[in-house]
Amino acid sequence: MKINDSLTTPVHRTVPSGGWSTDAVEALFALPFMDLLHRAQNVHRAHFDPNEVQLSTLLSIKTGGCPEDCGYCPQAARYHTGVDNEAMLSADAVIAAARAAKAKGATRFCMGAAWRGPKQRDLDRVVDLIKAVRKLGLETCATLGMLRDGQAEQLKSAGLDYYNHNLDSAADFYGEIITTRVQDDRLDTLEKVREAGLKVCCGGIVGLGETRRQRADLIAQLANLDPYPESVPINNLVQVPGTPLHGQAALDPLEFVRTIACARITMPTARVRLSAGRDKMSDELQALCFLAGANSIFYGEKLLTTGNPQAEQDQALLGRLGIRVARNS
Ligand code: SAM
Ligand code: DTB
Ligand code: SF4
Repeated sequence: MKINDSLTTPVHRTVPSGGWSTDAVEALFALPFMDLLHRAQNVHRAHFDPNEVQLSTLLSIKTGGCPEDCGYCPQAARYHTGVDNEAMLSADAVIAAARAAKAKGATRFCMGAAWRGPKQRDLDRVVDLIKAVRKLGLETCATLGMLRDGQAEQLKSAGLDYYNHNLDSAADFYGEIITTRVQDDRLDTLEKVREAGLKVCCGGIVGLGETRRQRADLIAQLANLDPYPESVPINNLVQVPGTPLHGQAALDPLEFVRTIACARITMPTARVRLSAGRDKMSDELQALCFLAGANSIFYGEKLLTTGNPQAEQDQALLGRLGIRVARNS
């Protein structure tokens, strides 16, 4: 079946010339739910096996004490969330976690650090970790904050596959959530990552109190990165007591599904990851997210500091849906 065979609604059928405008993505969001999901499924099926999901396991290699003020984040030193400023994990602890992730079926191992950006001595240690995790036969991803000139190249030489750095939200909402950096800083790091030849993992977080138009702006910005990211995590806010966003009205779950569908339609060949927030989602809601084109999850009982479904629970869910684990990235 061709992508647009069954589309009856007169919105953009292919990538609009000049890229995706916020208006065009907002028009996708506004489609009747069934039309939006049908369109997302068609795009998904044109590029992926619809019955496969890729599994990434996260590990926080340096937890807490972060100097940034991201309003959603339990690791910011300035919020009292009960997350302590810990030392970096030992290489043995990281390798053991990576081995366990592989044994449970993950194909990618993502190491996160609560830094504004890595200092050179931090980066040297991460380089060793990447080499060790790679030897286990896992794909590697790192999320270490903003990178300075030359740092992305060092990560690439170590064998890193992906660098995760999210745009997080709409350009005109970013400043309401984070004041210690600007979104252009994020774009600058993403450019360094691309230039070094690393694959880009870049997405965002919804449920922050943004409007639908702002969600559309986030998706349009991601889709207009040239090329768009290979991996697109869509996080639903995990509300952590002590953070400024604790108590924020929850996003309508169907609006979350719409966000996934819009990511799928605008970034047809990307792995769209159903990311933070799954712990609070029913099996049925997650199934809708897969129907909307999500084909990756964070797998393992912890994200960085907050909970995630148990591996056994996810295996049962994938089994119920007849979904296999993707072997390729
Ligand atoms: N410190 C690095 C940075 O900010 O780029 C890397 C780690 S940071 C925790 C990675 C991403 O996790 C953020 O960009 C945000 O999208 C997501 N995140 C953080 N806290 C979250 C929360 N409470 N709920 C959902 N997603 C969250
Ligand atoms: C991403 O987009 N989401 C992950 C990963 N990249 C690093 C992190 C989610 C963090 C959720 C809050 C926590 O566990 O601390
Ligand atoms: Fe620090 Fe990253 Fe958390 Fe922001 S999201 S406070 S940069 S760890």
